[in-house]
Formats: sequence, structure tokens, C-alpha cells
Amino acid sequence: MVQQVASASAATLIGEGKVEEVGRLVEETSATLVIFDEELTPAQGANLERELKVRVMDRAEVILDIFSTRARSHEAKLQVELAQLEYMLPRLTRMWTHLSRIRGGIGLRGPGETQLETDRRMIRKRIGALKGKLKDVERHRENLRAGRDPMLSVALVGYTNAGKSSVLRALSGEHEILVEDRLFATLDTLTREVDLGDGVRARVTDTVGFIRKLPHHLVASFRATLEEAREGDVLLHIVDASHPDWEGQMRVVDKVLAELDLADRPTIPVFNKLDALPDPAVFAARARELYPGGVMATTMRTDGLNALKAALRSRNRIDRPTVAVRLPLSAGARAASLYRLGEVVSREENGDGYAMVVRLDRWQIDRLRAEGVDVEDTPPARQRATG
Ligand SMILES: Nc1nc2c(ncn2[C@@H]2O[C@H](COP(=O)(O)OP(=O)(O)OP(=O)(O)O)[C@@H](O)[C@H]2O)c(=O)[nH]1
Ligand SMILES: [Mg+2]
Repeated sequence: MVQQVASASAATLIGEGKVEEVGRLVEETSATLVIFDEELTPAQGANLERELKVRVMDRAEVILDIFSTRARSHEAKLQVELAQLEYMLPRLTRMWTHLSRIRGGIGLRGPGETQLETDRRMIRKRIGALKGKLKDVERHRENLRAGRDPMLSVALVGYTNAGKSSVLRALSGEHEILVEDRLFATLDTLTREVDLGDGVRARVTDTVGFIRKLPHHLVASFRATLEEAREGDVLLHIVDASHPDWEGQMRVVDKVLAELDLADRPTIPVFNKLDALPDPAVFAARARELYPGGVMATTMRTDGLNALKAALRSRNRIDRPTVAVRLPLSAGARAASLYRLGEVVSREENGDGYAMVVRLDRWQIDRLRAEGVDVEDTPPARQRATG
């Protein structure tokens, strides 16, 4: 059932008449559960259950339930439990009523006040403990990140089921990466180093997908996981091009990215599942008009990600300026090492030493400068000529 309301009722979300209508439908169909595609306040949930006399779930609770069945790793389990407890705490009276119904015999009265207070205290304590554990996980992640070699880092973001894990699987060639036709198949962050061709490597991170009206408890408890996406130099926004509402899904993802302070991060829209479209060319023309930097992709063909790899390689080039390096003759080993670190564009030797033009990662340029090497930016015109 759908109702357009100018302003939601504080007591029941939908209007009084509509509640009665739902009540009649519940009776006619002997339904045992009513689900709202919105988040209900604790009071709204309690009122609706009293009036409808059946269990009422809201969108947040359904999503939390799905998350809890998907959680595999220790971290994901902690995050889901935290979100569930935070959700439960203000709704405890109602939850207790369900429990006593399931157990039977106790009737509809629910537990006494003292029991409720004890439970609230226990839940608050558990919430505190979970937050502490998640802080530890976060610190551990930070340490791991600090120890990694610097290289182009790419984070996959997008609506759930868009094909993020499939893209990582195709790029890395790892077939064990879990891909499933269901919502929130991935809850854990997974990072792989992949080969983009032409000797360019990148670190690619897959993580939990987004969804419309994502419960805020979940966003909050998945911060540590999403922190990993924050590390990306580039975000790949994976879009399911075969979904009728792909544009709406893109807006949802953009909104969540803004909430995570990632709106300004360089982002490449990747229109995936092109194979599933009746006319990929028509779609591509339309999508490129709206998103000039957009890349077309399919993970169903081995060459389906070539355009994406090329886009990432050229992104890597932008991030790797060419510089002029001058070295004394005594620094032959250093000169040789530049062939390993970057692309040597030219090299001249004269009486004083070596004059080289090299394309290098910014962090390598910084490191050379820190070590006292004479590194000069080359003028843009020359960069284009040599690039
Ligand atoms: N036709 C088609 N299906 C695809 C393509 N890429 C992925 N899929 C399917 O889309 C479904 C979801 O793929 P996943 O890679 O698990 O999607 P995800 O974005 O990681 O999803 P979550 O982890 O649940 O957020 C799976 O059934 C894939 O087989 C594609 O290029 N074409
Ligand atoms: Mg996934």
C-alpha cells in the first residue's frame, strides 16, 4: 500500500484512516507481519503494533536483519551487532513483548520495569564494549595502511548488487571473491593489488554497498569499513546499467558519499552490466552525455574491463608527472634505480653527470627531494611532448 502524506503523523507515520485500512487488510489476509518501507520512530512502531495487533517491522530493521545474516568476519559481526543494539535500545519494551509472545504463556504484559532496566543497562554496557573493540580494529587497519607500499589506490563504491565484487574479481583474477545475486553480499572490506597493464599496478578495495535510506545506525557502525574507501585516490562508482532506476541509484550513492565527506574525491563512473542491455550503444551514448568521464564495462567478457583499465592507467599518468633529475656521475646506481621506479623518458650524460627526464609517482619525487636529489618540475608544454 502507498500513501502520499503532506506531513507524516508523529503517532503512526501514515494517517488514521490508512491505519484502519491496513488493519482490515491484515484481517482479510491473515497476515502476521506488516513491513514499512520507511524508518519508524520507537513510538510509531509501538502504536502501529498496538493498533494492527501484528508484528511491525520498519525498513531499518529489515536491512539490519539482512546484514546480520551476511556478516562473516569478526569485524562485520561486531559492526552489525552494534547497529542492532543501538536500534533495539529505544524499542526494548516492544521487543520484549515479542519475545514473551514467542515463548508463550507469559501473555502480552511484557516484563516488569526492573527487568527492562536491567536489560537496558546490559545493552548499554555491551554497546560500550563493542565500540571499544571496533576502535581497536580501526587502529589495526591504520597500522596496516601505514605499512603498505605507496601506489595508486582505488576504491570501489556503488549501490548494492551493482557488481563491485565482480569488478574486483575480474581485475584480480581471483575467483574466490564472493559474488552473489543478492543484496549486501559483501560486508567486509577486501583489498587486492592488481595489474592494469603497461606495468601499472593499483591497490583496489571492495567494500559494502549502499542502498536507499540506509539506516543511520549502520552507516555509523560501518565507519571503520568505509574508512577504507576513504583511502582511495580514485573512486570507481560502479553502476548497474541494466537496472531501470540506475540514475536514482547513482543519486543515492552520491548522497552517501557526501555524508562520508567524499563528494570531492576524483570519481570515475563505471557503467557495468552493459552485456545485459538490449542496445548497449544507445545506453553508452546517453550515459556519456550525462557523464563525459564515464566508462562502459561488463564483467561477463574477458575484455569487458579494458576501457576501465585504460582509464585508470591514464589517471595514474596524471598523478605521475615527468620531472628533470640531475645527478652527479658518482650517482650511477641512483640513475639506474630510476629505471625501476618510473619511466625514463630521456637520459643525457655530460662531463658533470646525468640529466634525465623521468615520469615518477609524486611520493617518489618527494622522497628524492627529501634525500637531496636535484629534481625540477618540467614545464607543462614539455610534459605533453614527452608524455
Ligand atoms: N549481466 C551481468 N551481470 C553482472 C555483471 N557484473 C556482475 N553481475 C552480476 O550481478 C550480481 C551482483 O554482483 P556482485 O559483484 O556481487 O555485486 P556487488 O556490487 O559486489 O554487490 P554487494 O556486495 O551485494 O553490494 C551477481 O549476480 C553478478 O553475477 C555484468 O557485467 N553483467
Ligand atoms: Mg560485493
